[in-house]
Amino acid sequence: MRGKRIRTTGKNLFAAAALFLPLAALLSGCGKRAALDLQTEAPDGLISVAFSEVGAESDWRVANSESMRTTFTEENGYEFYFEDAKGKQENQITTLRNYILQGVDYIVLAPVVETGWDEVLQEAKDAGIPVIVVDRMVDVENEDLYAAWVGSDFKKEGEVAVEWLEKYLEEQGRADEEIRILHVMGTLGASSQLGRTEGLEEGVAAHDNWEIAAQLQGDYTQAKTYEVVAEYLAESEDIDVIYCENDNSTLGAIQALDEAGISYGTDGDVILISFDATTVGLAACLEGSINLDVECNPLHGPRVEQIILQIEAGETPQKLTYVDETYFTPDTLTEELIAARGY
Ligand code: GZL
Repeated sequence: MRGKRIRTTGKNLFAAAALFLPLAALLSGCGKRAALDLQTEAPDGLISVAFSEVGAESDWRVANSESMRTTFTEENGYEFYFEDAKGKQENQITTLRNYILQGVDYIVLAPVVETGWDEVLQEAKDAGIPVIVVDRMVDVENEDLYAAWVGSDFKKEGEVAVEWLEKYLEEQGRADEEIRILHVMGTLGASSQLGRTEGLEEGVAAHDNWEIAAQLQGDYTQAKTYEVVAEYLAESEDIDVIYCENDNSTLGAIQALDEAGISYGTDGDVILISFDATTVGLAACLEGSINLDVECNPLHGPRVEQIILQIEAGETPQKLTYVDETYFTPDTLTEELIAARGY
């Protein structure tokens, strides 16, 4: 493995200069970002891996960041850079340009939304820096703009939830009952939101007696979901299911249901469906507050490392790697199982 040097070939130098000038204006103008250290070089023998993370909006996201941090350590042979974009694509694009100017060996991108990446990924390609995309997908004209992707089949996650709901309603003798579903979406345009939403919408279309009562924007956070669900419940309490696209949103819905005095879970009036299967979600599922929690595995660090080691060895990694996932219901959980999962 090699230490990283700033590349100064003609093409890259031009690309860097073309990028640097506006960046210098930005840096000198706002002074909000630490001056870019263009002399950054990874100590000899380390591979420099630079990660642009969405933010820290959820327990899932925190676990995802931790997986990357604990994988790309100096003792494992890496120089690790990390930037939290606070949920803004423009911050990620600025971060990627900084990484390109620093001449890192690899860029890892967890894209906040699918579109708007072609230009900056072309800049990384022109600089000869492989980009590995994790979690959500990028929608680009040319798939050669990234070396590989690791993540989940989000539509499949939604389909798992629909299949479970259909079976659960049958077991409850409610197969032919009118079912009204309150749908709380994640960050609009994120692959996880698009896929989980598509899975639900297709499931509703396949059941004449199911209806989406409303689609609210929970943005994957407890606070936002509490706000929008409380506002909805103030107008109507006629719902049978709340389908939240991550655990933190489900906790926000629970807060609003508690305030409205509406029961939920295995012994309540409203069925709660959640995604991520993080510790907070599984704890609520174990106690029967959440009926179903569909797993979405955040531990991408080791998978990304395998891809990097393949590229270091001159191999071409598999383009798309889907992680294996399952789902949990109260009867399948124990405190020991939850503790052993580590996130
Ligand atoms: C899913 C990921 C989503 C999680 C949320 O892979 O993109 O973003 O479901 C997180 O918890 O905020």
